[in-house]
Amino acid sequence: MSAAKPVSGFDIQLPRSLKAERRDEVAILWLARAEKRNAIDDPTVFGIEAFFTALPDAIKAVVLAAEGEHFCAGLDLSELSERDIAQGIAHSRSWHRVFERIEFGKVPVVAVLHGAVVGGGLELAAACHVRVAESSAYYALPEGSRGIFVGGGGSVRLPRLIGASRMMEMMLTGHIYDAAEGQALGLSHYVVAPGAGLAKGMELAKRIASNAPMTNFAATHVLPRIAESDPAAGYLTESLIAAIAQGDDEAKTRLKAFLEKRAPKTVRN
Ligand code: 1HE
Repeated sequence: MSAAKPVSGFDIQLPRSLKAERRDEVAILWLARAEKRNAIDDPTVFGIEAFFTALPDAIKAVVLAAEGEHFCAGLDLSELSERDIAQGIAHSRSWHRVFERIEFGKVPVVAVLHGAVVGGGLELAAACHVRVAESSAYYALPEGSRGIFVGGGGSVRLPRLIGASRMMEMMLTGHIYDAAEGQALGLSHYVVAPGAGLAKGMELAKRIASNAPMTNFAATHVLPRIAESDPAAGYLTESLIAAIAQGDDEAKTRLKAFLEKRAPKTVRN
């Protein structure tokens, strides 16, 4: 059983299956249950909720990474057989609540993936905003072979990334996609060499942390809503958030810096 433990730099207690650390404006949350391939049990999912709920204001971006050979083997299947239908609904709804804390939380989240990213592990990755995959990463939805269905928001988030048809095929056939295929499909934004994921994730998180907070808010909270609105409401919402962002002092300062040639240009490295 995972006992709660205090975490330095954060006003929270986490289960033993999670570790957190701060690196300036970036927090790293580690899945730390490698002996069970980071399978997500109840203490872990509620620990993820506690972490994202209590994130200090000084943190501007989060990296979600995992210890061991695999990012996450999904739902802890040992807990499943104990639940009746009502408990199953409540359990799935609790995952929805927690993963919404990630998707619509205070700051953008970069997931660093390697090894198995399967079932609920893929659902967790899909709730993050940017995904970096090491070349060892692979993606699957083994729910079909286990006689269950996704319950962590996967049927909403994964079709946005790869389409309902591809998700259906993954569930029906157990198709495993490797890191390169996953990137081509849109499951990850980057593929990097084995062991290089954290450095890339940190580089991206630092860059995200340096953005104007209002732009990060608009990108993570407003853009997804616009994308699912009817076009007329979408255009209107876009105008409103664009005006709010550019009216912010931060935008004025940054625009002035560019016009006075004090800001970096948008060039290829
Ligand atoms: C687990 C879990 C788990 C490992 N729940 N205990 N997910 C799956 O169907 C994937 C199930 N896991 C696997 O296929 C394999 O474990 C892996 C390919 C990820 C890794 O293989 P391997 O050989 O490195 O490890 P292992 O020997 O299979 O597992 C090591 C231990 O972790 C072992 O426990 P032990 O006490 O015998 O040492 C495993 O039982 C345990 N373990 N995965 C519980 N998932 C919100 S709905 C979401 C629905 C889903 O996520 S369905 C997909 C579930």
